[in-house]
Amino acid sequence: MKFLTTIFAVLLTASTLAQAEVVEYTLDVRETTIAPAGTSVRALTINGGLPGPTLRFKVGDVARIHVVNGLKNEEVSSHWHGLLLPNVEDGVPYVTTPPIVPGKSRTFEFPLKHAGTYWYHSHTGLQEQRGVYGSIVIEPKGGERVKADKEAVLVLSDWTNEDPQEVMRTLMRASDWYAIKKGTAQSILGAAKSGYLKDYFQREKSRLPPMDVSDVAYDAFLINGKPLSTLKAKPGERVRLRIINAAASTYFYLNSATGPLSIIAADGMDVQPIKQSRLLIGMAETYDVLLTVPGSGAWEFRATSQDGSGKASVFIGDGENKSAADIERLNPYSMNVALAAVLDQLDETGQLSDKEALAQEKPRPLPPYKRLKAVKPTTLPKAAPVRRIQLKLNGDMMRYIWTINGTTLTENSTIPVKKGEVLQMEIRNDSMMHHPMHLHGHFFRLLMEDGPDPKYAPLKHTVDVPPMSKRVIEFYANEEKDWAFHCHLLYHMHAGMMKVLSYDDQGPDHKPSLDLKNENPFYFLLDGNVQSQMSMGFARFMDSRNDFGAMWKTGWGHDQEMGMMESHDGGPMHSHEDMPDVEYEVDLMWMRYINPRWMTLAGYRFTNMMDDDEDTAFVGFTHRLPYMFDFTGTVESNGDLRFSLAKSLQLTDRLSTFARIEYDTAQEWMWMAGANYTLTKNLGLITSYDSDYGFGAGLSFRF
Ligand SMILES: [Cu+2]
Repeated sequence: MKFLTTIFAVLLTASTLAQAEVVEYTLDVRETTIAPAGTSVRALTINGGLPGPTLRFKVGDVARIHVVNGLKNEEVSSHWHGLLLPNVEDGVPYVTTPPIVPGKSRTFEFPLKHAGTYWYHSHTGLQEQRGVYGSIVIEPKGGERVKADKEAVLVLSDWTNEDPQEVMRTLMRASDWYAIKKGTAQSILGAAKSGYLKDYFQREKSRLPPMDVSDVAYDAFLINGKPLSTLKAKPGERVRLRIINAAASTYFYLNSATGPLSIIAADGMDVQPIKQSRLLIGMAETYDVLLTVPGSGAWEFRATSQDGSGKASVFIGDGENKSAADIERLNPYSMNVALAAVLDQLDETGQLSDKEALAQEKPRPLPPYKRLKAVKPTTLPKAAPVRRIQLKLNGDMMRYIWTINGTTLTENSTIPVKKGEVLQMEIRNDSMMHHPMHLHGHFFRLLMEDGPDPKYAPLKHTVDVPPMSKRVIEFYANEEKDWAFHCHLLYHMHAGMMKVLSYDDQGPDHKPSLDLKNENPFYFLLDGNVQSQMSMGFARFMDSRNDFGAMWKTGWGHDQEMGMMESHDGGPMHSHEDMPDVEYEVDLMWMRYINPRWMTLAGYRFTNMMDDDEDTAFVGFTHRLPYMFDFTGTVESNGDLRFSLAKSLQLTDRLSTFARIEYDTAQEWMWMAGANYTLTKNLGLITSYDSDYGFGAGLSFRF
């Protein structure tokens, strides 16, 4: 309480600002060629560097930061992550702050009210992944509570040589390419080899895609822009590391050759020191840790990506290298085991129906929240009315839609909040991935069951919500206007996992303004194959919930087949004259995703198929059945019905088989089966047999 009162007191004494020192910085965002992972790529840098400069202030200073947009045709923004500041300076484009248009700049000005380690980053599109981030250090009045001989800021990040828009497109199409690249692809053979075959089928039975702790295959993990760096220090020196996870979609395990890390601050706020030999840090969180250089040598501080696909290191001190302990790589199948326990508890809607299920989950390393304790009581004003709301996090890897309470940001943007209330948010993660949830403009108290005395609940701005678990946070609503609340996994946020906390002072008709250009954009995807006997595919524009596109099937193989085979209905052969050389069926269609199990579809079919050559409109649905069978039913405007059942099986990382059987009241039975081998991200080899067009082989493609 005392602590918060201090913050409010500083806030109110605006008169002190008159004597405050103004500390000025310029951040120039430009497109530059850099090579953090060895290959030269175009990136966005701030003042030419990756990460941007460390902005240093003292509590009581006034920050005056000029952000210059040196880009040709992209807007830019800068959010000051974790800082309490006036709403218009928060830097979320449209929601709080006007975007900075190309060639222009904006000057942010705000008083520094509290000390700690924070950071800044672009809040526009996917710019954060391209390099627009840096660190902020605010020193308390009278110096740090815990003294150290030296300090260093470590900005952790993940780096891809791909354009992040291309990463997003790859995630949208549920390509297995990143899993193949990282070595976490799951297959029947892989499951059998690791002894997890039963769990593999258990997962398929539960209609869930393979689990992984991260979505993207990165080319490098970086600390201060480098996979490997050094930090000068003498034996016996106490070093304070200010660690910021600025990655777009990577949790890191932190450990050090110097022994357990002593955590002294979390999300900028001092905590009672605890020791932790391995620390899991979520995106957008910060920790200040203390370590002592034990003796001569270069002691490794290591950040290992949670999926074990890579690491970044800083060697502290001089001399012989002393390595930090390896973090064992998670077996992707064992995650299925952990989750298998909860799968049986899922009810029909895919929601967790039984809290007991959580207890059965195999323990996995989580952030040290249960042990974090503020240094002073953090209790909120007792007189304030308490309101509790529930927020459910959900998503679908097969589709890459991520929602809060079932909706994306553009579908429903607002969480209403009343000024003067204490808002308790119970955040329930019903999905299979971790979500680091970040609240703008406020510190919340993190209330942990079986944690320390709630009086000392730590104050945070970002909280990891593990799969199939919940977190409860609460804060005093003492602000105004609109503040963003979102998952800090950049691609989840981009796919819809964001809301705007909207204060009631703006009237009942207020709607937050959103960056609609960058929210839920459509991506163009082309998936198909060309084989010796036929070609099939789907070209579409896709956003989180809709597919608009053309699906084609065309065949030319049956001319050769007809001489040898009976026609498929067993009736008399069609003569060559009434049979087109090339048969085609093209569906112009709209598919709408309802939930992981249901999609609706509607469209118009152009066809010259010999048994069914009438163009028709159609409507229907696709339903995902246990063991991941997809059942599709359509009714055509001429009264014909069509049903199909499709299934694919991953045999090895790269080899899959597929089969499809279809019944059409006009054409009767048809079936096909085949195999595909993934060569590259875009190409594969395919072979198939189709009951109409026979055997063939060719290339499959994904662009
Ligand atoms: Cu998320």
